[in-house]
Amino acid sequence: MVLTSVGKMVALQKQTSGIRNICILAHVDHGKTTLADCLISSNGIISSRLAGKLRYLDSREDEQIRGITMKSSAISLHFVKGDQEYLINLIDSPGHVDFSSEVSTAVRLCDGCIIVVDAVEGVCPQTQAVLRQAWLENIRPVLVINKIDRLIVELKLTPQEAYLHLKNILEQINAVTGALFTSKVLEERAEKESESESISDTAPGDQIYDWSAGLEDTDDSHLYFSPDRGNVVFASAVDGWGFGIEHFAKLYSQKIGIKPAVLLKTLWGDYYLNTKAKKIMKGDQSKGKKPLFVQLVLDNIWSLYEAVMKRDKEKIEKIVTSLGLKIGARESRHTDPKVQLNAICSQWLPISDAVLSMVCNKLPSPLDITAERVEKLMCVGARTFDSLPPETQELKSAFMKCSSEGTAPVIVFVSKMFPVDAKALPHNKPRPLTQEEIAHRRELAKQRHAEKLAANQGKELSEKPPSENSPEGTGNTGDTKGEEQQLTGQVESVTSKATKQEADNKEPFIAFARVFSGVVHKGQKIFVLGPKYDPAESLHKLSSQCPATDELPLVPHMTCCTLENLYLLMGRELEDLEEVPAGNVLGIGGLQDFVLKSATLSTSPACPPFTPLNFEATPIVRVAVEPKHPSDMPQLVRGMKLLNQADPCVQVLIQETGEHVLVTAGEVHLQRCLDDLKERFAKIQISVSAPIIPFRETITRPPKVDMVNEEIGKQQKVAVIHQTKEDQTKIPEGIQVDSDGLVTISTPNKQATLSVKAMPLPEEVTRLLEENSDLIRTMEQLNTSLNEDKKSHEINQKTLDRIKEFKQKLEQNLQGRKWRNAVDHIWSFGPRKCGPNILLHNFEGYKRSVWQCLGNSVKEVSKYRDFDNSIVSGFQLATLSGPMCEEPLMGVCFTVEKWEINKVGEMLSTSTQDSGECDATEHKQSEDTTLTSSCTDEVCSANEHQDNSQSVPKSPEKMSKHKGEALLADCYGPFSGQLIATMKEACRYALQAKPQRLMAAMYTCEIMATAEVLGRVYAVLSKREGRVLQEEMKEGTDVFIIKAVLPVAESFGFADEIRKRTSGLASPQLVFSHWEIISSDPFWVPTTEEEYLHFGEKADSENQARKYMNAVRKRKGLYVEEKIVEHAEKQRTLSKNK
Ligand SMILES: Nc1nc2c(ncn2[C@@H]2O[C@H](COP(=O)(O)OP(=O)(O)OP(=O)(O)O)[C@@H](O)[C@H]2O)c(=O)[nH]1
Ligand SMILES: [Mg+2]
Repeated sequence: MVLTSVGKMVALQKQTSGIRNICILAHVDHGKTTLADCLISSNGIISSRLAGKLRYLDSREDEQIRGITMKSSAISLHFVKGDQEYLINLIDSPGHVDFSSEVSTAVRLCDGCIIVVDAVEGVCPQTQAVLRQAWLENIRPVLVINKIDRLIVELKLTPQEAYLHLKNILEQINAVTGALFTSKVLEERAEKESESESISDTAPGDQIYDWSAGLEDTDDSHLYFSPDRGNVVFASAVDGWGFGIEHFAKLYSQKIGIKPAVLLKTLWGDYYLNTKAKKIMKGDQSKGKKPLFVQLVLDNIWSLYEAVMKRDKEKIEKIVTSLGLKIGARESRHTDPKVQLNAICSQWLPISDAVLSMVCNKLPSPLDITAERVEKLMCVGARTFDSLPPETQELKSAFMKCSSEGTAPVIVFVSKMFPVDAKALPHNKPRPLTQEEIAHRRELAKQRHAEKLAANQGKELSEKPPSENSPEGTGNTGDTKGEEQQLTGQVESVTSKATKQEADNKEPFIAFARVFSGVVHKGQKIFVLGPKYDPAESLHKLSSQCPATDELPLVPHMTCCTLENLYLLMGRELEDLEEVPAGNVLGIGGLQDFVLKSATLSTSPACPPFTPLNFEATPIVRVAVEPKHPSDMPQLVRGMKLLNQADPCVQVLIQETGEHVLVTAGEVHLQRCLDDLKERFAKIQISVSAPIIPFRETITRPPKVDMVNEEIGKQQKVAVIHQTKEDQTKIPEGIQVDSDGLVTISTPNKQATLSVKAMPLPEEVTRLLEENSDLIRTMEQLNTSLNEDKKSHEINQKTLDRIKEFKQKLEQNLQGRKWRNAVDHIWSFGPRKCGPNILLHNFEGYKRSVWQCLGNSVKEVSKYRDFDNSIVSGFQLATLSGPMCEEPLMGVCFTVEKWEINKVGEMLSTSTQDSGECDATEHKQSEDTTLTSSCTDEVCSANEHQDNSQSVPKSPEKMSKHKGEALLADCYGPFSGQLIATMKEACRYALQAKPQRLMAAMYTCEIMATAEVLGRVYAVLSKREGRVLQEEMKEGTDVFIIKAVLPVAESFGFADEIRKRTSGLASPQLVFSHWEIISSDPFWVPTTEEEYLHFGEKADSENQARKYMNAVRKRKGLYVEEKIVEHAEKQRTLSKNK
């Protein structure tokens, strides 16, 4: 196959109906990159001998070493089928969970995907995850069942067994698709129902609920994978073969004289061939017959493998001639049977043909983009398509047309920014020299040579006598001209080096993008729309036809830039392009300063930003980094910025403490980020802290049994001293704590008193809060705009319904005496106003709640109005860092039971807050003598009109006392600040009054292991505090699948340890799952006789929670209570005895 020229690719880019944008998705190691190699070799980019070994798209060194893909990369391929030509923009994606964000960037640019499944391992966790991602992006999948050779060579299954095994895998994968589809249909149906309900108010009794009705109406047949529909290919990428059943249907229809259509329907399934009657009959197993698939397909493949593996030369030759193949002498004589197999199979059933024809037949071209997908892409967050401005809605047709006419608006989506080696850019690449250039260079070289000769001759003459005696000493005195020349030469080389270095330092970034409409040109000006851009806002200022230039009025989240370079992405290579029409994937240079990670580009200001990518992984592993040499700090900061731009998922933070922190999705991701930082972006040596493990703090109900499982209250307490000592240190003077845990505390100026109680939230409520954090944030925004009387965004009915539903669910879960009316009294969520903790108010005269946006808004006019923000802020601070080790709280409910502000407190604050108002009222006072009871007036009068005694309804002594108090209070700073601090303290003490617990982040972990290493896997799991949830055997294999949970804190090195202990036979996948309470009490000390007996006085046996807590405290530089020397006397005696 000859290499396709760039010119040909450019021509193909213009035929939109022949374009297929596809990505390859699968679980880790199922063979995506190997399959991509086979497809690439069909275009002659790599040799077919190397296909599968080279892993061409794994261009990074660490990808090659580790053997896993870490980034998604694209390549364009040319495919001819019959008289149709296709351009296939293929994106290979990583399968490792740590890089699942790269999968998100790939699926966004595609219209279809190839799902690869390992025939032995079957459906794995990431297979499900990628199917879900494809589903969420509305792209259509086809299936490749890969590594079928393993069924023959490793598992040694018979063709019949293999058929059942494959059938099983298909069932599994269809079950996953079915589940995705059903949930969506039910959701849509519920939506429709609620809409129709709101239109026609039928009596509730009339409705009959038929849950399956929606499912029956919808045609979902195209969704399922089935060989007879042509969307499944069976393959072995490593051996270079693959087929869809239509290939065999065609072949055998001639041989046995059955119509291809009939064969196509029956080749897969429970049918068998009745040779006597020349008929295909249904039902095989019951009659002990071979299914057609086994007889006509698998048997052949099996016998070929058998012949080659047994080196049966005669049989091989027979097969080769009967198939009409030509095998090169080198391959047929090769000692490795794999090479022979590859040579035969890749000719007999070339995998690239099978896969690419399936792609072209079954996957849509960019023209077939569905209205549903367009609407989804255009609506950010909870917005509906109808609420977009009309100019924006019109753009939908541009998407659907995917037109490459000059008049079509240009819409481009950038899904990630990736760094490339400056040398890889087409204009930096060495190109072949022209004849003239060669002649010119030759001339120059001749001149140089002549000069050198002349110089040498001169040198020899002048230097001869001294150089003989002292070669080093006087050697320099000689030829000055030569030296000068040398020097200038050096300077030149130094400067050229400097400029080269400069070029090296500037890490060029290329945008990974797709054109959804219009044609982009090199040098074109275009709008860059950030994720928060709102077209409605800019359409006031600009017309929708306004061209992109630099001199435009400022619109938030919109800038204008020039597309400096356009590239055709060819794996490791880039090719320059002048223009790219709609429907193609491309690289764009020059966006580095405008786009951080992803963006929407358009020539129309009416274009909305695309919905953000769906990321499946949560970044959880944190480390602090610092340069080895402190002077390298600027490079580190710059490097971290670049890293942030280059990776879709990494988070780069500078903490309040000044630490530079990287947050990554897992250990492998962390390693890659650090390597990149060291070698590419910062180019300095760095030191990395141990992983910072996040914890949460919470409280629980008092335990019913003690540490030795005795019921509490029944035993004798022998060490009450301990306990009281602890308590004393916890609660200082001036703070009252009652037996119920209600903490009462006053502000430093004694003008306000707060009573706060902490309670654990039920687990379901915490979960609900976590799941709905986006909704809570939206509520918060709505409430703020309501409070500020701003013309708020029109509240979308769907959002309101979701809020109502959320409220209802909370009410259902907060039942019982303790929680009476609690939901109505929710004042705030925290931390950051959207976290999993609740603040309630439970005192007279206050009504504000978070449900304002539902319409029952109450204008608060009570005395508390001015300060309620301070209380909420205090709560936010308290929930952001708890008392145990300054980690955020989770699942705690604080109730403000009492809030008293005495008069002076009120006055004080208003006087400091509203001093402007004071002057105004002064005037008013002089005019009319009666005073209002407003506190502002009182303060004014107290301070400035003391002599006007009849107008002040208070005695002079009282007044002066108040004044004194006011002055005293002033030294504590603004009242609102005091309230914040007091509220925070109150919350912390309220927490400490209850049994506190740490919560650990947990991974779920799936491990596949064979029976013989199962024991070792369990040993590693239990050593690391893991808990096995489930263990099941994969049907038809001896592989066990173990599902377990494992604390993140214990997970470092886990994957490595498992791999080592099992000699690589088991490898785990870790994904963050949830937070779990660590049952032990970090402050626990033995208090009862039994506990003393069991744990000893010091109780220094392992207390996991305390260990974690102290580690965090140490890291944060907080005080850690540690006994260093317990019995010092003993040491003294020892030394004396010596
Ligand atoms: N026996 C067999 N091995 C295969 C086949 N295809 C791929 N492999 C092997 O499986 C391993 C993983 O292949 P890759 O192509 O790197 O897998 P991948 O899906 O790209 O992996 P990630 O990108 O890391 O998710 C390699 O060692 C391949 O040689 C196959 O058809 N049969
Ligand atoms: Mg790969």
